[in-house]
Amino acid sequence: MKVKTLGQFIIERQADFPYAKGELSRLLRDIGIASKIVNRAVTKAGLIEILGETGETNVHGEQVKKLDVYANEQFIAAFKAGGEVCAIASEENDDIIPIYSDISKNAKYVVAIDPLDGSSNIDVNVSVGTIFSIYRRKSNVGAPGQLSDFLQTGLEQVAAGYVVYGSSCMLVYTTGRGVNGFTLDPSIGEFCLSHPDIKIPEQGAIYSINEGNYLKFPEGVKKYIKYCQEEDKATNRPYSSRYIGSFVADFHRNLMKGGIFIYPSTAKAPKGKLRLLYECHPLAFIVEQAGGMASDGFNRILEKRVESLHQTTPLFIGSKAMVEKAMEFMKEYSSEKV
Ligand code: AHM
Ligand code: MG
Repeated sequence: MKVKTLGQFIIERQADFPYAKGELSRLLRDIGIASKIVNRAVTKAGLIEILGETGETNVHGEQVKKLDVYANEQFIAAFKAGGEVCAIASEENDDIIPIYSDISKNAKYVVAIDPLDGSSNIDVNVSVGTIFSIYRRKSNVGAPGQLSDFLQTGLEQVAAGYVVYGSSCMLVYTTGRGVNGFTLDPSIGEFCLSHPDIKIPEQGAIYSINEGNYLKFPEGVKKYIKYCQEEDKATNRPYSSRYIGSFVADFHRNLMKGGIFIYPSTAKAPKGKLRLLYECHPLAFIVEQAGGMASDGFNRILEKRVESLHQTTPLFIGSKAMVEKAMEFMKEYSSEKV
């Protein structure tokens, strides 16, 4: 069987953009490399105690870091070394990280990233992920990037993707021409095209939501959950409830099988929990490219403008027919306060 590696695929696709100079291709390649380094650390996470790496220093005399901090550092280092990025916004950093160096002085792009999402699942050997989003800068080339470079709508994303560190490691991304998935073949250390042109089923049979918060959900969500549990053969109901608690892993499963993921407003998080810039926008871009939908319950996620780096939003994302149905319930039973 002839395999196509991520590197080959990126180069082939570059030819689709006649004026592209290869910067985006290099940036995507750098993300692929950093993900492999993070994957190596994630797969060894269970051995940390055995290898004596939970103390202050490891066997190499280096300070031991938590995996999410480690992942953040790996991606930042990759972007700094690559020279294509003039600023980074990360879940791990309160403010943007401007970049300006000899190799990056002509950089056109900014990257928003959640380096290790679902980090509460690391200790228990459950899938975690990375989410990234790439924008063209708004400020002039020739200076470090600025906060304003990130304050765009999701529609302006140039590329977005995620990596799921699961039973295998997969990288899925879009540049606005469909969605493609690559699985890491550990024997050759390469991401290989395994899921070309991913499409999400229009109607699935899975709903994913933290039902522990049920009492504080908006009325529209409560009613929709009951709808999911009712019996109806035409729409595959009752749906199965599946919730890992790692957004990337929950999203990935629903993308493959069809389903809806909801993180609505709750009493604890009146504006939702998930972050617009580096969690919701990128996965909304992917889901739409795969034929699905992403909404805050009333409005399209991609049309929302980022107003602050760590701003959150309620999120309804997944199969088109399911998101549309949930929005019908929101319209009927909840008022728009987002
Ligand atoms: P994190 O970025 O701190 O890991 O939080 C985000 C995670 C998502 O991966 C997941 O969908 C969500 O939080 C789960 O939240 P909850 O435990 O409230 O259901
Ligand atoms: Mg996160």
